[in-house]
Amino acid sequence: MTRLKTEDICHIKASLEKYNRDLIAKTGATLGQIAAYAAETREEKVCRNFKVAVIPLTCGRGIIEGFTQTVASITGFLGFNSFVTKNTDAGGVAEAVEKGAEILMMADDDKFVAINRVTGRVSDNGEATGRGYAAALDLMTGGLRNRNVLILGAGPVGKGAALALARLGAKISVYDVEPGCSNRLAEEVREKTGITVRIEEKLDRALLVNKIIYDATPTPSFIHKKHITPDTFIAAPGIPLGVDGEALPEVAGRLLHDPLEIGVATMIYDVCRQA
Ligand code: 2YC
Repeated sequence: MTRLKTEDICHIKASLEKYNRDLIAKTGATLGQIAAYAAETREEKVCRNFKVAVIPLTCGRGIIEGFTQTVASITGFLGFNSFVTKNTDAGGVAEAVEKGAEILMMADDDKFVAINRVTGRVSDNGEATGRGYAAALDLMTGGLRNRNVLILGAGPVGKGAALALARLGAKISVYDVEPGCSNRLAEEVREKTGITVRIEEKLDRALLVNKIIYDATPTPSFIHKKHITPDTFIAAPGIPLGVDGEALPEVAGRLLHDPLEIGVATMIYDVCRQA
């Protein structure tokens, strides 16, 4: 799992309005509508009366300056009454409950979760990001049913993506630098959805053949201009961006990439949607 840096996220709060307009231009949907689609609900069925507390955790490699504030700014942008607790760790959890927050969000080095302590619903950032970007890609391409999609990276985000893309009817191939990971992802998708995932073993060939690419890897700059055509669409939740500087202008209008927004939006809609 890639650990964010302050410089990856410090711009987010100030540019949420612009980012939302960018999403509408690319997908026809706002951040909230994408999250609602990913959470299999509708905007009007999401309960915004829930109060959201984001709790800084000092364990492991410790606090990322700006992380909890950025998460709270995203849920605030979506209309939820949100705050960052003054206390960290257990004290922060206690403060959140004392201040009447129904939704607790917190991240250590391994897991970033949203918990609805009223309904018991829980959402994991890796899986939610995978599903959120699959929903956005479905909207951006005009529908993925029977379309070939190449997933790069068989980690938590890639797996969340594969399960969501299978449900959307896509024909999925997967490439991972560790073939064992690809096999495990394919096995899990077959068990849960009955869909067969093709395993790609040659990255360059896979990138040249596939027009719809889902980059869930932490590898920078491995997608080059020669891989991009006017029909190429890329969903890139992976940090840092896999598309290199020369390829970026060729696909910018058909590329989805953000360090937190779509994942956090999907998490909060997951745990606040009404039954
Ligand atoms: O500031 C804090 O509370 C830190 N404990 C937060 C650590 C987050 C570590 N995880 C990540 O940087 C990324 C996030 C996008 C979520 C998953 N990995």
